[in-house]
Amino acid sequence: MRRRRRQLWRHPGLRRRRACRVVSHSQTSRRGGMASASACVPSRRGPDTTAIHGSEGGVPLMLTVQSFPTFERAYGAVLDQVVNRYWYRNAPRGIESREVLNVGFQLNDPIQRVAWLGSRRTNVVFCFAEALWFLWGRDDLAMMAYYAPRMRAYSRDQTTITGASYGTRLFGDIDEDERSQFDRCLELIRGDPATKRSFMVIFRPWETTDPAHPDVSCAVGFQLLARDGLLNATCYMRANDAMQGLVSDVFSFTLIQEFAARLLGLDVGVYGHLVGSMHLGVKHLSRAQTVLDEIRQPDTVPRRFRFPAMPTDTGWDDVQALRGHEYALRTNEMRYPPWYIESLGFPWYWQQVLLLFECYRQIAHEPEQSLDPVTLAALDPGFAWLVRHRWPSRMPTTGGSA
Ligand code: 5HM
Repeated sequence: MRRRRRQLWRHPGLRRRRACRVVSHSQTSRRGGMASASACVPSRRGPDTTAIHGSEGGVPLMLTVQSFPTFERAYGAVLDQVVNRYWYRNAPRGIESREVLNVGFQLNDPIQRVAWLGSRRTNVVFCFAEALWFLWGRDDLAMMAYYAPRMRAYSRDQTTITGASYGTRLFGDIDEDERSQFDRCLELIRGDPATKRSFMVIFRPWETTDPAHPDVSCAVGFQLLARDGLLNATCYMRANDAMQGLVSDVFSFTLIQEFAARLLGLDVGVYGHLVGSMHLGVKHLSRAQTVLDEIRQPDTVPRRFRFPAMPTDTGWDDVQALRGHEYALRTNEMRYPPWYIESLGFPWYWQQVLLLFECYRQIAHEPEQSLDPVTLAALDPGFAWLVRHRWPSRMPTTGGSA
């Protein structure tokens, strides 16, 4: 894999102007320093593709997508591509963008689903809320608009979200035997672990009948593939916004993968993310460049945190039991101090999610006050880091670490 490989790819947008040299990942790594050589090396998860590749004129053919150890590495590579080596400048629905087609990557450790970047401050509260909103099969705007007011723009009736409510298709649409698509996939895998029919359809054919509709599903489908005791997943997307949608989509789908693995008693395998149109709005270009600059400075990137793993005995009971608590916090019915959360009997992982929701309750409902240092101190250090960087103006002057 050390050998550098150059390919000349011609694609329609560049045909008359210039050929685009597609730089192999190892080159990108050497140039920008944002992806380590390990990104090319098959990990303990997934097959050793170097052993089975074919060749054309002595050049190894690698038809699978590039692997990355964590989402942060993949994120850097995607941003570099859309910022510095985009294929098209266009403006679908009037939104000026840079675009690359047929982008895919694989995460060898999908639990490491967060980029710990000060310049791209992941809203981990929103990410968990959206993943749970999916798992609960919901489509109400009320819940998601609380965590992300911008989602109001997706809703025509200001009550429901019809396209981006992926959970309604994965977990909500129930067949005559009261099984969701997700349930049926798990059943298929239990019956035949090598099955490749464990596919869930998300995009609905009639979604594009109204070209002016603000919300058309970007995810097309989601597949679970159990192999050698690992549960792998692939998410198929027609389109992905590299600055915003990508971050929360990878978070949610890898979390659903991890949850499915727990239900099946399998370990988490690799996660593939395959996108028809990967793009970046021009208004996010300078921000994306700042993120790339941060990623390229290894010393400033605090890759010291590990995203915690979901407990192996997680079941639907835990996920459903969180629903009432999320509602109580969102509607400010009551405060949830850490001692109270601890008394509820949830495993530590889900207690952390409730602590994050309590943090956000304070941020949303107590705008005059700083975050309670006791709540902040009870958070997992990585989650506390994300909260601190997301809402710096709401931090207490004492308590918790930087
Ligand atoms: O015109 P279009 O329907 O493709 O615009 C939707 C925009 O939201 C695109 O930039 C798409 O990539 C982004 N998006 C995303 O990245 C939207 C959703 C919601 O379905 C998503 N990820 N989950």
